[in-house]
Amino acid sequence: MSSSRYDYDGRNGRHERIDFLTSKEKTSSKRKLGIVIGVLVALLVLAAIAAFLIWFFVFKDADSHATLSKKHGPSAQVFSGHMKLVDVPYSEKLENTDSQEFQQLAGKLEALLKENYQEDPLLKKYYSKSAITAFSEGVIAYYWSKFEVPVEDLEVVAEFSEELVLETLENGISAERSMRSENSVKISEITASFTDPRMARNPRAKECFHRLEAGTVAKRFSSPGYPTGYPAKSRCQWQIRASEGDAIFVTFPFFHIEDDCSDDFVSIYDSLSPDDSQAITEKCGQRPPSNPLEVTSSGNIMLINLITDSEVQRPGFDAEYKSIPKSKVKTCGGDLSEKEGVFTSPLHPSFYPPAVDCKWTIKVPAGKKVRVKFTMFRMKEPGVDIRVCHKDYVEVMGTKYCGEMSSLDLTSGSNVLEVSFHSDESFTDKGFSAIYSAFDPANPCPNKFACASGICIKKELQCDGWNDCGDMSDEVKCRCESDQYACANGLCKPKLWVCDRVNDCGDGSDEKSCSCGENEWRCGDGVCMPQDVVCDKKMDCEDGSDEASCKASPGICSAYSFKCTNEECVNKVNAECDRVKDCSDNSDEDHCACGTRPYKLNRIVGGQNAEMGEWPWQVSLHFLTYGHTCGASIISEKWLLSAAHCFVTNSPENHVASNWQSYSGMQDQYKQDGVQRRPLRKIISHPDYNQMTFDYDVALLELSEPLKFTNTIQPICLPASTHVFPAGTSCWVTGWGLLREGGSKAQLLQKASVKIINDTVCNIVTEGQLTSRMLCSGFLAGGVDACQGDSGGPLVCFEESGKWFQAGIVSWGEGCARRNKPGVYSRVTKLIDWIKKETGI
Ligand code: 4AZ
Repeated sequence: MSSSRYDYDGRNGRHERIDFLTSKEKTSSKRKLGIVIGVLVALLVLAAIAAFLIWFFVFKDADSHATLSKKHGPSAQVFSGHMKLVDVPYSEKLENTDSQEFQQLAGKLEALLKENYQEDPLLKKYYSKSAITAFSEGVIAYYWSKFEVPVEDLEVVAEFSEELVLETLENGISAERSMRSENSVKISEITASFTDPRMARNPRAKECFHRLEAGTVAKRFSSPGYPTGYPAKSRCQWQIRASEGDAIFVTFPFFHIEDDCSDDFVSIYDSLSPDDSQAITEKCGQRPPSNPLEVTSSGNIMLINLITDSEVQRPGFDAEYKSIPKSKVKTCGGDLSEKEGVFTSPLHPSFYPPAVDCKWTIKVPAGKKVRVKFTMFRMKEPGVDIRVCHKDYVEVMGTKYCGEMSSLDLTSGSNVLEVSFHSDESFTDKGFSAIYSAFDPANPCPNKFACASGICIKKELQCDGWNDCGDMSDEVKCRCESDQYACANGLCKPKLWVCDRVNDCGDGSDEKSCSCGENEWRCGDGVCMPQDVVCDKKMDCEDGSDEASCKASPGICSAYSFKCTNEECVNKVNAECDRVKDCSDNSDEDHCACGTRPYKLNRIVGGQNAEMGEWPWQVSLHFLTYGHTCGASIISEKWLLSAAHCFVTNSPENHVASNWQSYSGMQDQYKQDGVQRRPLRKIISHPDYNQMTFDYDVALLELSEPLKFTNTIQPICLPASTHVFPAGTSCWVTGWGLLREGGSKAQLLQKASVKIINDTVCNIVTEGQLTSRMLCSGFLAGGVDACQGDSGGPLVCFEESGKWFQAGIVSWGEGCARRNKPGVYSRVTKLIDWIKKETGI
């Protein structure tokens, strides 16, 4: 097609020219040349104009997006806000940007803004344009104003502040008010704050703009392209309105935006302007369905924006919106006079609404006092110093609390306690949930130890070396036992913890006199060696720490070097999967799609419930009809890692693969959502597994069908044989095992943070039963441990490079969580060669 049109036009043009030339035969060649040049110049000018127009309308905008995609980019400064109009009757027609009413009033206000900016030399110089984007009852007008600052003037940007814009506008509107002219619009109030230029839309642009009307019945909306993926460079807006007297509630049952909020994000406003001072929240990343984003407006309007860049597109979001009576949002607080009870921030666990104040007055019988325990507390806001809490806060007895706290326990001085909650206009969060109870000040903790803060802890926890009260009051005034070390600060710690490279006393005194002589090297287990043992290619320290980081001998291979596939050696601690290319063939970074948790989050004995997707490599193994029996970890689509003692028992049935089912992606033993069930095809127990000593307690399980990796099903990284997990490192053990020794199995997956214990100490406390295929992890003080049913499950540690590695497999221990009886794990680094040989991974 295109070639035939070219032929036709070309022939025509040539004919015309030839005709023209033949009719003017006598015309001089100079003149001919002049005409040709003239035509060429004209064509060039036309081409230049066309190129300029294309650049202006297509690329200039794209360029500015490129720079503006950094928030508050340097070349364009956008401010947005709202103004309250005086004596302007509200009409629904004002909600339609195409109506004459909208355009007339918007035109007047845009002109007014422009006029005001002329009053300040800086604003006048850089002013580009303003737009009224919406009206709501009141009458409130929402606007943005854009200023273009040339790159060479960037230095003045510092003077370009919200204050300058606001002051100029306020002066302008008060001058206007005093003019009393018939035609002008009076403004009683105006706000202005910095706005991401990508959210400043042309009010009449229809692309990816949605006006939604919220009613009592929930309706849905989703991001463009959901669930396949949102388009690159999306600039989407949803304006939601409800009837006057109602507020708007929006929940996101599915939410998956790119992880980095500076690339893609969703921002939600308690306004129809993307005005930072009225932002409810800004979110990106992925949220599990068990922790959906749920927000509420304070009034009958809400604005939601989706901004994306040109790279990495995710599925987006699915949302549900409805109106709720404002009274439900604003009513909170009250008198609490039961013996005990629960109270929460408004709408908890959804985000509390902006601009709410509540006060609870807790009154218990005279002579008693009040104890309040915040079981969940999250009031985080950008730019807030949690020592001051100048924005949203909870106030109890004159102290303001904000930020995020894992526990907060407070006690009153009398039988009355007031708890106040305040949320300002911007940024909200999940708030809090609290339990209150009455207690007798004469006996605040019946059969328990009373901490100075008033909370009660188990008696055994007093003077055990652990700060269980949180304020250390359970660890002061202790007389150290013979097996305890007296710290300089008066605390008592188990003697075994001295010189283990962990500051257990808190003041460093347990690690102070452990330094070796001047020309000595201190091994990880505290033993002193002559300095020249370091990097002599011989393992002198028991833990190999003298050979672990020998960068000075590049390429030289020792037992502690990471071996690349091409036989090169890397002398660097934990070189594998650390996102740094160390081997010239990059083999240290091969097979590294592991050890990450797509769901970012925001018993085991002494543990806590795990969140959904928090331990995506955890597997539950069910035996015949007995339900959960052992744990395992995912190491590839087809292979699980577990403990041999789960399968090599006196009952031969345990070794039959078809008697076992594996459940991946599970959190609750009674829920199957997102769970992948796979029967086992093959069980390979380590040939050297010793039923008496539990040495080589490792088994590989082949699945009958590969797993499909999802947000909640992911493999763990396996360490190289040279990987070091130093003593003192905090790692995590997970499982559905017994909640306490002799207790019952957990329904919800449990997690517990445990510390790697040095081998010398471990060998002492296990009375010499430790082999080099074992490691200890837990606390000598007891209280936190794996237990029966956790066996086969993983002990995982987070590496600074950002990945989780499996250090151990739950194997054995004397009881569970007993003092000086930590959990014993199979040491994966010593078993990795066998694992690789058997599975080929
Ligand atoms: C068990 O019986 C078991 N405290 C596993 C771990 C521990 C104790 C017992 C560690 O499978």
